[in-house]
Amino acid sequence: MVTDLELVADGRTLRFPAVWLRDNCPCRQCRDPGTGQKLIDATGIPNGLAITLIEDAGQSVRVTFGPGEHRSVFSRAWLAAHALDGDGAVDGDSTADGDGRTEDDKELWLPADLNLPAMSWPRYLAGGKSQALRAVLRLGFVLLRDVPAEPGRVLDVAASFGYVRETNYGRLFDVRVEPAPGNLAYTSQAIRPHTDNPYRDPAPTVQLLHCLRAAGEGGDTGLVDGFAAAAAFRAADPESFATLANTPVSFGYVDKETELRACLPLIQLSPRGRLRGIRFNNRSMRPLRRPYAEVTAFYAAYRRWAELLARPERRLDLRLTPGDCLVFDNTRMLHARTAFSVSAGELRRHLQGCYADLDGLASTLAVLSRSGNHGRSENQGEESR
Ligand code: OGA
Ligand code: NM2
Ligand code: ZN
Ligand code: ZN
Repeated sequence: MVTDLELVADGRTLRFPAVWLRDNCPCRQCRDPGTGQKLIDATGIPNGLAITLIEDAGQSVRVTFGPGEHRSVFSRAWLAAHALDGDGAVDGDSTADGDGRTEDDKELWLPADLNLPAMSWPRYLAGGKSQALRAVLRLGFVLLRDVPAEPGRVLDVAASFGYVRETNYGRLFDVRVEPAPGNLAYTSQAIRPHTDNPYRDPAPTVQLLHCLRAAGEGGDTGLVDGFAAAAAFRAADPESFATLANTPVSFGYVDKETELRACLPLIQLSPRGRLRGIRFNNRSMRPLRRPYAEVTAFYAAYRRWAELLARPERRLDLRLTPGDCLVFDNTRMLHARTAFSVSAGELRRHLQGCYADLDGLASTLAVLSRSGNHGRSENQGEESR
């Protein structure tokens, strides 16, 4: 009786605990063959489970467990592909913490070193989609050009990779000057770098902004890589960084038919302490209600963070022209605009925007990236549905 399975694959020694193997048994009693979903749950695994027999079957290994005499067959290739973290796992494998959303799976940038990820809409539709979506995941955004400058087209762009996330602003929202604005978005004022809808949990994770008409003067767009900024902040001032990562901040939005609130830190970390989300919007921050000493420490850190985010060398300046559609990660990128003119007689600046989901975007990219041999027999089911 042993408690682990040990095997050598590609010169690496891999070790798997009995309980992990039992839980991942691919047989039809443990995993529904139709859906590939698990039938087994933790309560079905006996306490003190051990391995009573290991049989070498060439490309696979047969494992018998006790108590209970359950028998499982694992392909060696599958075991090698699922090596446990830090135990023969290949560096760069998608590891336990690697959900694709932290700084570990991104390319952080400063505008000076950035190759602008841009693509025309016709090219996107004719086979360029994967490249564009990969840019959103890796760099935080893509600029699509020549999206017809017609109302509603922003919804087609969202539908090309996922589902629109409808909010209190509608399925899509018009960003233009309004006579009685309910949001500073609908004025001609400058707007500093921010993320949208911090008063929602979850906040929309993808945002689209499509330019139908540019302003005569001003109304330029700025983009800041919030993860790159946060990594620099952590290196320069770890204490302030920790203060922001650990202080819940309350955001709110109220109008006639809406009353939204969310309370989360400005810098969100993964369970392993890696950068995973930025929330930053001075317009909708509510009064901080923490003990006095915490409030003063928070403001010192918040001010430094705001200064860093406002540095011109961190801001990519773009001027959206009609037909340009930005698609960006609203959990990472901050966006801004300069003030713009609203002279009489001039055609008014008009953008249309909408929100969507980053996980859906990643799913679309994953499906597009499937190779022919993604059958369930090879991967034992779990990646196939
Ligand atoms: C906003 C906003 C962008 C723009 O109001 O939140 O980001 O270019 N507007 O007007
Ligand atoms: N708009 C443009 O999140 C915010 O409050 C920023 C969002 C109104 C949908 C503005
Ligand atoms: Zn089984
Ligand atoms: Zn915004």
